[in-house]
Amino acid sequence: MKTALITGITGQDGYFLTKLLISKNYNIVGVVNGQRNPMLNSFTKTFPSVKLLQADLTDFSSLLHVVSDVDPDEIYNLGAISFVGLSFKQPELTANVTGLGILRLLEAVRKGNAKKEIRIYQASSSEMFGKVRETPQNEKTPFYPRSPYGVAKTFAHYTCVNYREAYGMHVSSGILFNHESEQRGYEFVTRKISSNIARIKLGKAVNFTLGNLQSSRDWGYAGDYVEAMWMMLQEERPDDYVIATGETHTVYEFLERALYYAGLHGGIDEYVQFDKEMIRPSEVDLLVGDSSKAREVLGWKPKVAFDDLVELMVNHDLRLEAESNSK
Ligand code: GDR
Repeated sequence: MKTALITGITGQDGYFLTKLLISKNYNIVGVVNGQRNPMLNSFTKTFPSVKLLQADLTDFSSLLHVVSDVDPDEIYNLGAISFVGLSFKQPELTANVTGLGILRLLEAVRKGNAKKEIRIYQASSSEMFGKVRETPQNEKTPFYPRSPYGVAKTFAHYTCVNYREAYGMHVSSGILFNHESEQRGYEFVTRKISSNIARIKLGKAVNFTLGNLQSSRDWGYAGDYVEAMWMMLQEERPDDYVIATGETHTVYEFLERALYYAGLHGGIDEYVQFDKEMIRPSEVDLLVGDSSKAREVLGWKPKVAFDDLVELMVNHDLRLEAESNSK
């Protein structure tokens, strides 16, 4: 039985990866930090067999202990300050957790003197492409990050490349484009839209606020994307892979489709107000990924299309809101 150690396990990707690895009969250990993680209760209820240990990506000694105690076959580093908007407000914290976190983890693996080779997955991000140098973006496209988050992820990405080359470590990075689901945090734009539209549909709200509706993202389904993470670590040779659908849509289009699936037929202005607080000091205007390498080498492909993604998120939030009415 293989053992996987997962940082950031209570987030969206942690949820789907845990489900996938349970189906593959892994022993799973999650790293959790802090005294109050709001997601902890629901996570332990959903996955009672998963062991959770306290450690923090900003605390090298805690990582060293966890890696040595658990002796994992695979490590998935999903832990990060992952909200781009917040990274402008807390740039140093973002650099420390999102950037330096993986450096500490890699050092913990190196210093831990494990007898077997530990395979490591790093959650890299399409935010590293930022002000894109070419379209679509692939593994060879130069990076041009546009936020403290993107800068930190770029540092982390190159750190992984360097540890692979310098020490021969089995470190792979998935350059994942936006991936959403019914488990998505409410601060991200897709979930903000699906949850607010569900509230409007059920008469609990009349409108909500958004920022820039013109940015374009390559949105896939998180459940599909965690499969790629696992596939990367099953390869003999560690490498970097773009994981994306190859389709791009504006925030405006996501909003339009969501209104359609909720059966709200008014104009967008009726439901959405502009909030200048949501405008970022520098924005990423257009992302669209070329995942040919992952498709060819890993045999990975996305299964959930854009329209289905919007529909499933809206339907889920309509159900959630209706259930909370009946309680
Ligand atoms: P992103 O996701 O920054 O692409 O990073 P997010 O959903 O936050 O923003 C997408 C786009 O929507 C615009 N936007 C708004 N965004 C939010 N959050 N709230 C709003 O009200 C709003 N209005 C408009 C944003 O300006 C942006 O252009 C996500 C994260 O999951 C990262 O961790 C991950 O690495 C990348 O995707 C790939």
